[in-house]
Amino acid sequence: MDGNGVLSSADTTAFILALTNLSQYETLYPAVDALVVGDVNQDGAFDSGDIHLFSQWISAAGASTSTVPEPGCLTFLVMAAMFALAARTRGLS
Ligand SMILES: [Ca+2]
Repeated sequence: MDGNGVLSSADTTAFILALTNLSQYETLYPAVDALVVGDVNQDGAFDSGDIHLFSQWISAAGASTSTVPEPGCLTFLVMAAMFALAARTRGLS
């Protein structure tokens, strides 16, 4: 998601940003199309349905490195993204 070709915790931050604030994501990562790269479950949409599979990829990729958030932190980040996305969908933010 951060466009460097390496799956790491930086991708989690970029993934959450893309879900919650796409315009800011596009400003920070102009070379990456979040709507394509973020559609990890390949259902044709980049949305909250991609969170679960993305978090599994991050966990699998970073299980042996210290740069990936611990599971509790990752769970918190995913939940924060889901709440932010739900709020945006309802027009609360
Ligand atoms: Ca998807």
